[in-house]
Order: sequence, then C-alpha cells, then structure tokens
Amino acid sequence: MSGLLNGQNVVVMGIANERSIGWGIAKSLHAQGARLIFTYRKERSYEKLAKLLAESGIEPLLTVQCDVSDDASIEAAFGRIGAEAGVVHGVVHSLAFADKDELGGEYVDTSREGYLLAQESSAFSLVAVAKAAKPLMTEGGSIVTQTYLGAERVMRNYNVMGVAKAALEASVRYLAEDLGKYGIRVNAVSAGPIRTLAAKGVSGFNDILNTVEEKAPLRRNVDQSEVGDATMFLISGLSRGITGEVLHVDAGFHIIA
Ligand code: NDP
Ligand code: N5H
Repeated sequence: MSGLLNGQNVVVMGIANERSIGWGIAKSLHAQGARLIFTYRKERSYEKLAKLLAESGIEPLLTVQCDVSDDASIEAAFGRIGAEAGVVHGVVHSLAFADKDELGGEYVDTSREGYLLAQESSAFSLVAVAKAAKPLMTEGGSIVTQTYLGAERVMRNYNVMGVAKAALEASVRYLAEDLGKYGIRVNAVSAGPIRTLAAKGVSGFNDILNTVEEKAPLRRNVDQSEVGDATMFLISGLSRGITGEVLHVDAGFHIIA
C-alpha cells in the first residue's frame, strides 16, 4: 500500500479512549502507512488502547508506558523506543493535565501548586519529550502538539490551562528554532472543542459547541478525524516547509470577532 508515511516510525502519546484526539490522529497516520508506537500513562488507558488496536487491525510497533511528569519515565520510554524502533521520524504530543479545581472560577485564584502542575504536564512535557526524541530523530522529522484557542484569548473556565497552552505554543517556536538545524520541525494544531474524556464534566461545554456552530465560518464543529488529518499533514513531508506554526483546525472560529 502506498502512503505518505510508508516506512516512517511515529510515536503517538495521549490516547485514553476511542474519543481521544490522539486516536483520531493514530487512524490518520495508519491510513498513510506509518509504523506506530504508542505511549500511555494509566493502565486503564493501556487496556482501552489495546482493545482499539485489536478492533481496528492496527498492529503497533511498540506500546510503552510514559508519564510525562516523571523524567525517569520519559527516559525509560524513549530508551525502549530507540532500542526497538531505531529511528523515529515523528512524535505526536496529545496530552495535557490540570487539576479540575483550577478549571473554573477566577484565574486570579489559581494556586501555586495548580499552576505548576498544569505547566509541567501540559507545556514542559513537550520540551522534555522533544529532548528525549531528538537523538532518535537522526533522519530529521516532525513533532506535533495539540493546543487550544484559550492560549490566545481569555476563554471562560480554561484559566490555568490557557496559560499553560500559551507556554506550549511559545515552546513550539523556541523548539522549532533549536531543532530546525537537525531537520526536525515542530508545530501545533489548535483544535476546536471536541467532546473527549478531558472535556468531561466541563460545565457549559454544550454552550461552547453551540457558539462554534453559530459563529464559525463553516457553521459546525470539528471532529477527531479532521484534527487527525491535519496532524498527519504536519507529520508528513507535505508540510516540509512549515515549522514553528500553530495551525487552527476549528471550522474557522478563531477569525471571528
Ligand atoms: P483525552 O482525555 O482523550 O486525552 C488526554 C490524555 O492526556 C490522556 O490520554 C492522558 O493519559 C494524558 N495525560 C495526562 N497527563 C499525562 C501525563 N502526566 N503523562 C502522560 N499522559 C498524560 O483528551 P483529548 O484528546 O481532548 O486531549 C488531547 C490534547 O488535545 C490535549 O493536549 C488537549 O489539551 C488538547 N485539546 C483538546 C481539545 C478538546 O476540545 N478536547 C481542544 C483543543 C486541544 P492517562 O489518562 O493515561 O493519564
Ligand atoms: C474552555 C474550555 C472549558 C474548560 C475546560 C478545560 C479543560 C481543560 C483540559 C484539561 C486537560 C482537562 C483535565 O486535565 C481534566 C482532569 O482534571 C480530570 N480528567 C481526567 O483525569 C481524565 C480521566 C484524563 C483522561 O484527563 C487528562 N487530562 O489526563 C475548554 C474546552 C472548550 C476545550 C478543551 C476541552 C480543551 C482542552 O485543552 O482539552
């Protein structure tokens, strides 16, 4: 089968279940012939992922645990990836975390602990992963992360995560400069709201979806397959001239005042 990613080893981090954006991305990468390596944190996520892979007939090159808030875990995971895959061509960072208590009320009330947890899990994790992947990306390649409009604008309740995503997007630019000389590109996809586990229990999520449907140029929301295809494009050589970019996959919502 001919695909844009034949012979390419791509690491996908952050699948919790069938709704995960990471799963949409994995399907798009698989459709283009990529060899996939998965990382997960919780055993529960591993079980869900194993079932999804079996159901969809995707055979992973490797599945390995990686908690991005733990340096030793990142080192061990990428050590195994290096040993089993040799070269890595792509990395998809599709994970974030903030304490639920920080995702409501006023940003001014953010705790030191909550701020640091969101930054460590959601922004520094990209830096740590890029550092660990770099020695394996000997043929050049592409790193793609997932962000949200709350990095650029004040969105109700997004609070500490908005500030973490702003750091994530700035990290994309600094990493793009550092890694460009090795032929490694670094970009972000800024997705519109999608109902996933991370979004679960968010009060007013329906209102957010309705606002997008009403105001976005395309008058609808986006889904995981659309974010998956855009991420696949950024992983593939079709985007070879693009780095340090934040690509909005949001039905155009971000252009509307
Ligand atoms: P999911 O809940 O499906 O995925 C979140 C993932 O983050 C889980 O797989 C979780 O793994 C992982 N994770 C959290 N903390 C850690 C950690 N310390 N180490 C390793 N993995 C961790 O949600 P989404 O698919 O929605 O989220 C994926 C990305 O997309 C996130 O960056 C999110 O901010 C972003 N995004 C989401 C939007 C949306 O509307 N859903 C919109 C724009 C961006 P585990 O459960 O195993 O801990
Ligand atoms: C403006 C909004 C609504 C406010 C929502 C904020 C969502 C923030 C995302 C973070 C990642 C959610 C989060 O960490 C939830 C955890 O505290 C609890 N959940 C979990 O532990 C589950 C089990 C695991 C799988 O979740 C994680 N993260 O590991 C933003 C929304 C319109 C769009 C959105 C939902 C953006 C985004 O960044 O995800």
